[in-house]
Formats: sequence, C-alpha cells, structure tokens
Amino acid sequence: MATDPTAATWPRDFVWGSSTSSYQIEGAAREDGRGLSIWDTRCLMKGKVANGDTGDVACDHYHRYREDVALMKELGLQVYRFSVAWPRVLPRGRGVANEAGLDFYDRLVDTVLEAGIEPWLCLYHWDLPQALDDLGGWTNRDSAGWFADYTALVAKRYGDRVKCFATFNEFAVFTMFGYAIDWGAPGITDRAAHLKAIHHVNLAHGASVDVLRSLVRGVSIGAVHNWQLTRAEGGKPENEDAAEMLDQHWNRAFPDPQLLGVYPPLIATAIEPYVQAGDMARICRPIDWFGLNHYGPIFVKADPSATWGFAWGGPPDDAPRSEIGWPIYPGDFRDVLIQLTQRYKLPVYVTENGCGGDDKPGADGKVDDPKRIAFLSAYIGAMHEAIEAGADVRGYLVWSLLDNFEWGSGYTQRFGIVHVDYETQKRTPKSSARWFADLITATRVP
Ligand code: IFM
Repeated sequence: MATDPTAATWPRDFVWGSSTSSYQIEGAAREDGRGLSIWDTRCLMKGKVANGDTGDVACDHYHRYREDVALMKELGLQVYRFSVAWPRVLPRGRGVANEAGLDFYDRLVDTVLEAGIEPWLCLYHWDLPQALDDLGGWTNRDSAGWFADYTALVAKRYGDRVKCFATFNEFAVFTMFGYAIDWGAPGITDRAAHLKAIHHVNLAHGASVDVLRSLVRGVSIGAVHNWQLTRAEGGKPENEDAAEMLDQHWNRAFPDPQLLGVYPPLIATAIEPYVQAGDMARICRPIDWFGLNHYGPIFVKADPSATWGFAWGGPPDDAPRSEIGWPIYPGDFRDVLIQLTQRYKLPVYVTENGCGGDDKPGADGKVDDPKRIAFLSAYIGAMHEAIEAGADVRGYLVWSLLDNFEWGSGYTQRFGIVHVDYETQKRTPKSSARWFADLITATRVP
C-alpha cells in the first residue's frame, strides 16, 4: 500500500521548495550585456532543438521574476533553487564582469528573501559561456580555474545573503550528452573529449568548493547529481555489461571521486592519462549535502557502435509511463535514497523530481494535471518510506516551478506546477501546484 504523503509525519526541519535554471526560464538572452552560451549556439543549429525553439524569451523570468517569486510565496515554498547564468555575469566567461547581469541576481535574491524564502544558488546549470567553449570548454584543463574565478565573483557578490550553494547541476548529463552523445551542447561525440570533460569538471567542482568555503561565512555546499538505477533492457544478459558501464559513467563518475576519492573501476584506467599528481585530493573536498535529481530508471542496451558501447533502451511495454513516456518507478526512488545515504553518508536533498506533460488550460482557464499529482504523490510517498527506512533526506524541491525550455525538446514538454502561456506569458498554477501547497501546509509541524 503506497504511503499517502499528506497523511504522513515528516521530520521537523524538512524543507519544501522548487528548482529552476537560468537558460530554461530567464529569456533576455541578448539583453543588458549578457554574453552567449553554448545553448544559444546549439539552438541555432538545424535539427538540434524541437521546432527550432530557443531560450531567447523562455518564461521572460528576467523581467517577471517578481511575479514568479510572489507565486512561490503564495504556494508556501520554503526554498528556491535557481542557477546563475555564467555568461550573464561574465559575458566572455572570464575577465570583465557585467554589472547589469550581477544586478539582476541582486534583485532576485533580495526579492526571494523578502518573500521569506531561502535562496539556493546553483553555479552551473549547463549554460557555459560560448567564449570558453571556443577555447575547448570543459575539455580544457584551464576550465577548473575559470570556474573557480567565476565562483569567487558570485560568492563575493551574493555570499552575504545566499548561504546555500551547489557547484554543478547533473554533472553526468551535461558531460555525457555534450561530449559523448550529441544530445546536448556542445554536441561532441568523442571518448577522449568525454573523459577530459569528466575530469576537468570534477577538478572545477573541487576548486569551487574551496573558494566557497573561504569566501562565504556559514556556507552550506552541495553538488547535484542525477542518479538513476540502470536496468538491462528486457532483463537480457547481453545488456548487463552495458547497464554496468552506464551505471559507472552516469551515476558514479562524479560522486565517487568527489566523495570517496576514486574513479569507478571501468573509468579509472581510461581517465588516467588526464589525471595529474594531486588531482584526486583536489577533487575530493568536504561538502555538506548530496543533491539528488531523480525521475526514474534508465533501461540500457548494448550498442557496440556507440561511444561507450551502451545506448538508451526502453522500459517494458507494460511499465507505467508519464505523458512524455518516461517510466514511473517510485520504488526505485526509495531504493536510490537509501543507497545514497549508505554509500556517501551525507544528508540528501532531492533537488529535482517531477514529470513532464502536455498540460493545457480548460474552457474555464484552469489547468488540471491529475497525472502529475499522482506522480508526485507516489514519489513523495516513496521518499517518506525511504526516510522511515533510514535514508537521511532533508528536503524536496519539485522540478519545476514553471513550464520552461526543455532543452532538445524545446517547449513541447511541460514540467511546471505552474502553467506558462508562451504567447502571453500568463502564469496559471496547475492543480498540482495547489496540491503541493496543501502538502506543505499539512506537513508543517505547528
Ligand atoms: O529540465 C531538466 C533539468 O534541466 C535537469 N534535470 C531534468 C529536467 C527534466 O528533463
């Protein structure tokens, strides 16, 4: 019998919130001195993003952030995780800062705080400045230093008001899709580039942690990982090795070196040529929490023609799926939360969870999304079961506050609990937003 999260008792300090990311909602891509990112570039490439969509306007959050923060307040959110667009504050990725861009995040942080919400700042959610990609991006070892300098700029500017920082969002996704599989920017498919990117991003993480620790008094530092069970497609033995290979690349290539000081065995030898003396100590720096983004398992199949010999497969025909076809496995979510607590011994915050759909307003203007409510109820119930089984889960941030630019899928997939009409920019809280607000109220210990 699934746990009903609204009737469960939650830990006293458990926090509820939502997450967003800069490129997916801000828009104003060419305004106030913002530089270009690798996603601006990718959106201009034919066939890379559905319908030729771009993040040029997105949810126009750059101009409408006050309205969006008011919505968060109305829903009772306690925490808001957003990301800073590196090219907005450093248009060329390094060197001269852009005061107008820095001002925007000043205004945003102040507005969030005035609403009684705690701002959590993520330094990198995939929008690398194009000028740095022109120098090799994450395949260039200097990228760790560029990221440390960018961290220092952000820490000095907002560290008086923001105390919770994440270095990166979903290390494995943007490195694998950007450098091994052409599903994301910059769209390279090369093993060596992928290995270099993995190692340099790990170095960048470690350097950033040190900068944050030295510059922000009372800081709480985390890193956000996508961790999904990798299941052999069709349960077939010939897909088992592929599932193991993906597990080590997708789930362990970042948290293992960052928190345990070693690369997983299937990566260790291949990555050795890029590892210099002292690197593992540079990467493995103490942090305060593990951020988990989780949606469901990945079904994997062997594909000898692919960069790493694996490819995404499909779930069984009878698997429950969301409107956009992603498998719904709340039991996996529970298991992952328990495993992470045991493996890394850090408090876990669920920094993303949710589901995509094709939500539309009805004749009455209301947006009903019962499937999302069922999804959230099942996953949040499973999270509660994990806590009861000993998982150290301290908070849950729904993905996402707003419908937004969903990368290669453009605007075809809606993940928000608030509907956005992209023609008019009208925001309409969906029935899931009301459900989530009621859940927050019900779980607050008086
Ligand atoms: O929209 C993305 C987000 O940017 C990263 N995590 C998964 C979400 C849904 O695909």
